Order: sequence, then C-alpha cells, then structure tokens
Amino acid sequence: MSEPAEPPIPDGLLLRIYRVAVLTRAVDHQLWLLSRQGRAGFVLTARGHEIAQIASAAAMRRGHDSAWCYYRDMGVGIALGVTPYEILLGGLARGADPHSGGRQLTMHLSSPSLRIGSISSAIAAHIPHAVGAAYAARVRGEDSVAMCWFGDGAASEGATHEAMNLAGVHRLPVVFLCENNRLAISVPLALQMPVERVSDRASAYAMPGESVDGTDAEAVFTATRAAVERARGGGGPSLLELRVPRITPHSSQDDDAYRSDEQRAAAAAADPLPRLRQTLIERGMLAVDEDERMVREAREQVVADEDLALAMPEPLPERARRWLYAGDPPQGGVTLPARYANWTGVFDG
Ligand SMILES: Cc1ncc(C[n+]2csc(CCOP(=O)(O)OP(=O)(O)O)c2C)c(N)n1
Ligand SMILES: [Mg+2]
Repeated sequence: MSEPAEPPIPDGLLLRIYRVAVLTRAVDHQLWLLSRQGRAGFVLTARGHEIAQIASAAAMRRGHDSAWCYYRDMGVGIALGVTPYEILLGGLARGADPHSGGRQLTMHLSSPSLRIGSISSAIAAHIPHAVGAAYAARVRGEDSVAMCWFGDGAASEGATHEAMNLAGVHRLPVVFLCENNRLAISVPLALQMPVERVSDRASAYAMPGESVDGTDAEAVFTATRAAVERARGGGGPSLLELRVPRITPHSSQDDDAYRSDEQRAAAAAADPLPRLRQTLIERGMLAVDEDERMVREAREQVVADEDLALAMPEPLPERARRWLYAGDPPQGGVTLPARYANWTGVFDG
C-alpha cells in the first residue's frame, strides 16, 4: 500500500510566513540600533532563525496549542500574534510591557491569552513546563499540543533529558523543536554533544526524530505539521531539529570574537529570508516592487512603534516586587496602536 499523499501547503501560507519574517527582521534591526544607542539594555534576536520559527509556529493551532519558547523566538511570538509594539515595550523596559512590566530582558514573553508560557532566562527550564502542559492537556481530555522551542545548548541540559524521557514514557502530545545553530554563545556543537544531530537522540526516548533544513520554509512547515498531527492524534511526542545559522553575535553584549570572518560570512550567506523571497518571486507569488514595499512598510511600522514605546513611562519603582507571588495581579492591559486592531500574526489570511 502506498503512503497517503502529504496534504498541500495552504494557499498563500508561504507569503504570510515571509511577511511575518520581514516584520520580525525589521524589529530585530531596530532593537540592535536601540542597543547601540544605549536605549535597549540587552538585545537577543532571531536573525537567521526566523523561517524555522515562523514556519513551525504556522503548523500549530493558535490560542489552542500552547507555546513554550526561549529568548531567541521573536519569530514565534510575532507569528502567534505578539505585536512589534509589545516587543519594543519590553526591549525598552517600559512599564506598559504586557509580558513582564519592563523587568525582563528582551523577548521574555508571557501571554496567557496567546497561550505562550513565560520565557525563562535559565536555558531549558521551560522544557519540563511544556511537558507538564502536555500532561495537563491529557488529564483534562483536551486535544491541544504543547510546542517547545529551544537551542542546541539547551539540548545539553539535564532538564531537557528528563522532560523528553517523561514525554516518551507517557506518549504526551508535545513537539520538541531544537533550533540548532551549532553554538551556545561561544561553545561549538562538538563540545556540547558527541552526536552530530540533536535529532539522533529521539530514539532514546522512543519518539520520531527528524533533522530539517531550518532555512527551508516548506520543509519546516511540513515536518512540523506532521509532528503536530501525530501528537494531536494520540501518537505521542516528536523531536525536530531545525538547522539554522546564527547571523548575529549571541547578544548585544558579545563581540563574536570566537568565530572567524569565514564562519560569520557563511552564516550570513545562509540567511533564510533571501531564499524564501527568491522562491516566492520565482513562483510568481511576489513581485520585486511588492517586496520592496513590504520591507519599507515593515520598517515604517516598527519605527512608529518605537516612537510610541519610547514615549511610554518606565516602570514605577514601587511595582518592582509585583507579580512575584500568586494573587498579585498584573499591571493593566496595554493599549495597542490602531494598526494592530485585527492583528493575528501569520494566521492572518
Ligand atoms: C542554566 C543556564 N546556564 C547557562 C546560561 C547562560 N546562557 C545563556 S544563553 C546560553 C546559550 C544557549 O545556547 P542555545 O541553547 O544553543 O541557544 P542559542 O542562543 O544558540 O539560540 C547560555 C549558556 C543560562 N542562561 N542558563
Ligand atoms: Mg545554539
């Protein structure tokens, strides 16, 4: 019997992924400028990881499945509906930042309404949380899937193995997505693990493992969709490795001196955005002038958001200890600029 045919990629999805990637890149660019101006304190961005993040997030059910991200997952956040304005409020440490009230580093999202779990600065700490969410879905009889993104460095942490082991034992509905850029700050992959592929580890937890080119939007979406469907249908967890370049230094506080010029150039040459742009142009899904307009509009949108965010007050000192304990309600909701009235990220047809 032949394998059932893979369902086609929904119409227009690649273009929506690209649009969100362009916007993510515009936020990324602006945050680096703000850090160089001394306005944003500590900046970590997604450059090079965007397509892997957005195309995988596009395979989940927004607001139904839960998302467990790490600090580099700006593309996941924007794909799920976090606005650039909110990311800038956080990056500029403004009191109105809905995710942490301006008391966290950039990209430490936390959104109950979007079902995005609180991002942890301690790497891999969120991986057991994702497995807990999957267990909770099982107990409650829900068909939601827990999506968990992390880096290759996080894959070397003990919590990762414990979490994957538990997910494998109970066949929980969780998809593990390792964004493998082969660096943990300055430590190369070969000093973190004795295997070449993070996905090789899947068999130890009795789950399918697949290594995917994380710069290929179609490959990422298709592999993630299969893993999400497997999880939702009771088939248990999966481990996907998304191979990506890290185009920037680890953070704004890092001089990247541990890489050679050739290594940095190779990372820049693997940029997934020009690749997807070229695919869309070749298939007649995007015209060059439309692309230029999209890039310009994204920049304008982000600069306008930056102006608004800069005008917002810093957090009140007397709120410094708030939100630390249960029963301490979050600061009031953020007022979004009108342009975000119908904003739903990559799911916006
Ligand atoms: C438990 C813990 N150990 C060390 C650190 C310091 N640290 C911050 S990011 C990072 C590297 C993580 O690398 P990886 O998981 O590959 O993610 P990437 O930044 O490459 O996307 C380290 C070691 C930390 N935050 N938490
Ligand atoms: Mg890494």
